[in-house]
Amino acid sequence: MAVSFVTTSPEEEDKPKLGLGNIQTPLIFNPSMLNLQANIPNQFIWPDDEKPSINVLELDVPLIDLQNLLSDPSSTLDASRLISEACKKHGFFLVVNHGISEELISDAHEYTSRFFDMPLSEKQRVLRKSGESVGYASSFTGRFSTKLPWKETLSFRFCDDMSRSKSVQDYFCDALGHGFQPFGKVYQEYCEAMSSLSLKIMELLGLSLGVKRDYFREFFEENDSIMRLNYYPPCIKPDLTLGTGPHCDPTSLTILHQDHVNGLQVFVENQWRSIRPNPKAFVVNIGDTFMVTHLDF
Ligand SMILES: O=C(O)CCC(=O)C(=O)O
Repeated sequence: MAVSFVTTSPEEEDKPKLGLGNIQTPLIFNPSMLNLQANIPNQFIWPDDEKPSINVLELDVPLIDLQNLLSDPSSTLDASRLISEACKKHGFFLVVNHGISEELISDAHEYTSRFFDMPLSEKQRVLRKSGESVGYASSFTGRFSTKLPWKETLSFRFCDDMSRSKSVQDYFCDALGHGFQPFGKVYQEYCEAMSSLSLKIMELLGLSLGVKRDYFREFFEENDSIMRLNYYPPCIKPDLTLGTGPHCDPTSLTILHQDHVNGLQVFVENQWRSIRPNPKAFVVNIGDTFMVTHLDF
């Protein structure tokens, strides 16, 4: 399970790729039913050369300590150098001492479990509609018919400027009813925390690119983001399928919090490398926008 906050504009969201299947007979992804069968449906079985790699080496990712960072010039310089190197190599780094309480992070995971533990019919009340980037999606059964991911997601929008988007609290209450107010409250708070963390990271990215510290902070101040809860249900044949297939984030920045289960891998120099879960850290992944900028420098 993972909770990821993606700074983006809705237009940048992952669009359906062409040619990956037909949408005529969508399969229903209900893992508790599918796990009663002896095998998983073919649609979820990935080709041999794309099956999960286990026993992969760990990726060397810098750990950036944010405590007092931006007020201490020499640590700031060191951190921006480390970030610059990591961004040129693979685009991943970890941040610790980020100021987000353990309680809030644990609540975010707890409400993720509560949501995905609900019966399918309940979750489908907030079903992601074709062409939209928010809502509940169970695998991609309605969009593709092969190489389906063994996962469920719930995505919703966050924007600091309430005149451009409804609050997270209103999203939950309007879509699912007043009983979901506690979900909305936790995720509203979590998104606000992620939004301010993303602006701190923007400062570091600015420094690592040799521009003014405020340069990207100001640009992204009224950022538009998508919060995504990723849930990877147990699977009877985990070696045949993938939770999330290989992809790039076509966005600006992703801030991910992993649960204790290993699984996140990054393709670097023709090899998959893992990023071990660290409950105290957020995994930061620069999206394509910053990848291109770093490679140009
Ligand atoms: O859930 C994860 O650990 C990673 C998910 C991911 O890469 C994504 O949502 O873009």
